[in-house]
Amino acid sequence: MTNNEKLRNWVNETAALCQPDNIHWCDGSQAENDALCDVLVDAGTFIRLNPAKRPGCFLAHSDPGDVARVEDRTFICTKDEDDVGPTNNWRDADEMKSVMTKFFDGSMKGRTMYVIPYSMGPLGSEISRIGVQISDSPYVVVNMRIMTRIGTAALAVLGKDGDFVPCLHSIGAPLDKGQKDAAWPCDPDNKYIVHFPDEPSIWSYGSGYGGNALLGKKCFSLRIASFMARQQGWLAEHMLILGITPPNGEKIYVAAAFPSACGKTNLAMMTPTIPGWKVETVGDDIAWMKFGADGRLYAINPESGFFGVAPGTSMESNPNAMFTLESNSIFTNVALTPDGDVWWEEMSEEPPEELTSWLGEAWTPASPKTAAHPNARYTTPAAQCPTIDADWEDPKGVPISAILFGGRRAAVVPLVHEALSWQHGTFIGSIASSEKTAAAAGKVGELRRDPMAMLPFCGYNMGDYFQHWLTIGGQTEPDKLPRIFYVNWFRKSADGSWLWPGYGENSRVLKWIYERVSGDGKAVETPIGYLPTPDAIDISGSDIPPKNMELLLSVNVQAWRQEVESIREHYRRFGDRLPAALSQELESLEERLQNG
Ligand code: TSX
Ligand code: MN
Repeated sequence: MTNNEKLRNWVNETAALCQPDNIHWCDGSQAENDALCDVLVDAGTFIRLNPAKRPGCFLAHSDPGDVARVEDRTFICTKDEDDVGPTNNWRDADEMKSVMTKFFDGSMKGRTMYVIPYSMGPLGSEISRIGVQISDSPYVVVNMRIMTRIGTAALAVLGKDGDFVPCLHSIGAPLDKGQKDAAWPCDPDNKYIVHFPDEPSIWSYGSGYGGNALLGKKCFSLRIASFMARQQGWLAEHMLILGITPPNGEKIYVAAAFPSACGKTNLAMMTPTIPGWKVETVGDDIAWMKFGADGRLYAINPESGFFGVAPGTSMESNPNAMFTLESNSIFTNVALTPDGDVWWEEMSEEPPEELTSWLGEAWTPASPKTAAHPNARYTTPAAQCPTIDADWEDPKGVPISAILFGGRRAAVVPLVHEALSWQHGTFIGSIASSEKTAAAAGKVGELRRDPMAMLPFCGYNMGDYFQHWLTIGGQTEPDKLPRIFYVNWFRKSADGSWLWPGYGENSRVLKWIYERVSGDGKAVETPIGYLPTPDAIDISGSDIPPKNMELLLSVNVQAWRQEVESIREHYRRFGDRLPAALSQELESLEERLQNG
């Protein structure tokens, strides 16, 4: 328990509303975790995996109606609709509370209400923040224990007078006396993922899956934190953080934002192909960045685990993720092998002869459905990653020297270019775009603008968010700001083949970025920004054809003039909340293309 008045009152009020049978204050201990895993096995939610293959690992299969974040059921609730802008769903805060209170009324009957105190970020770091999630899902507790720092230690940081973000979660499946529980209880027809940034607080109802239910992640660390960050002069971003060390050189850190399906986790854990270069992992999804006393931006990873997409992860695409997953991990909606291990698409070249699919059905390679759900996930401790950075839990964070934006573009956008200034960098982040892959809804190949990869995660008006980026750029000396780059690993040639090998070979691009930051990277100024000179990307020892490099580093002025029109249309969405500096950047780009 706690002597924190606000927390005690909130827990009492919530218990009165939700009417659970029991209240359990989570201490975060191994013993508590083991007991909850037993509860989950007994309930049929968890299958214990073969301890000889995956020690300490469990598999869950969700309800087929509860498999992903639900953006159309995600709301930001404020007084004024203009506060959330065109990229969010708005509801009046008071109206939403009265609707949701009816759903929460008695929603935990027959269940235990867990109180989960947690820290986003290293315990006691000045950049870290405390949340408390109330949930009726033991699955949520054991996932939160991997993804955040939960329990007694977080309560100690909170103390008597500390503040926290209350995060109320119910799966929305009360149990009558004697009623048999479902393996994955939820309310698939009544989901609400709701944010009240003015308080701030989070209310989530009906779903037990991922970002809908693990409220420290997207809800707190991005939507609520982005809102706090604007008020308090820092940045909460959808970015991986990695360290790059050259042979006999000094380490730098970079942060990178990519939309989904661009391989953020793969980049965060990559093994460089250039001899002597090292990449180390600080985080794979979220960065909180604040100015230090020296005027530089310092980043922490607010999370303590990886909640990654399993399909596509293999010893080829990401061996370090595969090593991380060897133990103490939770798998959700992957397939089960006859010997009690897990499998998902592309984990191995040849699928096993027989499996139990994520739907619990017998599966063979001849089956028409996939064995794992395309959004199947692993939850795994960051500390187990072989490439985890020595300073990943440093409370003061790591100094960021470069920020990368990117997306999946078959044409037009070069392999890498560097912004001319922070303001121009904000512009290139604001126009970040990606082509849809088969995994996403909508037409394959369709272009989607995803500013700073924050489209589903910015907790306020995106126009104001752009202005916040510009404002941050004025808060220190220009040479202390990270340099901004845009990368595109996904250029294709006319015949549809990849022009760039990607994966570990991306270290060749990171090397150029390192050299730009440290002062000796060679570049040419083009209408879109600085590009590497033809010989500036080190392709020695690779089989990358120099002819490909020419295509990868070319700027097609005609295609970019068309791009300007597409950007203009994208910008219209933000109306008069679009900062004038960004429309000026667009005009300047157009002028440079006319003269080019
Ligand atoms: O993650 C990827 N990265 C970043 C790696 C550090 N992927 C997978 C994207 C889906 C999550 C990539 N796919 C990357 C990449 O850099 N590049 C590509 C495209 C590609 C795919 C296959 C090949 C090459 C490029 N294979 C061969 O050329 C043999
Ligand atoms: Mn993400």
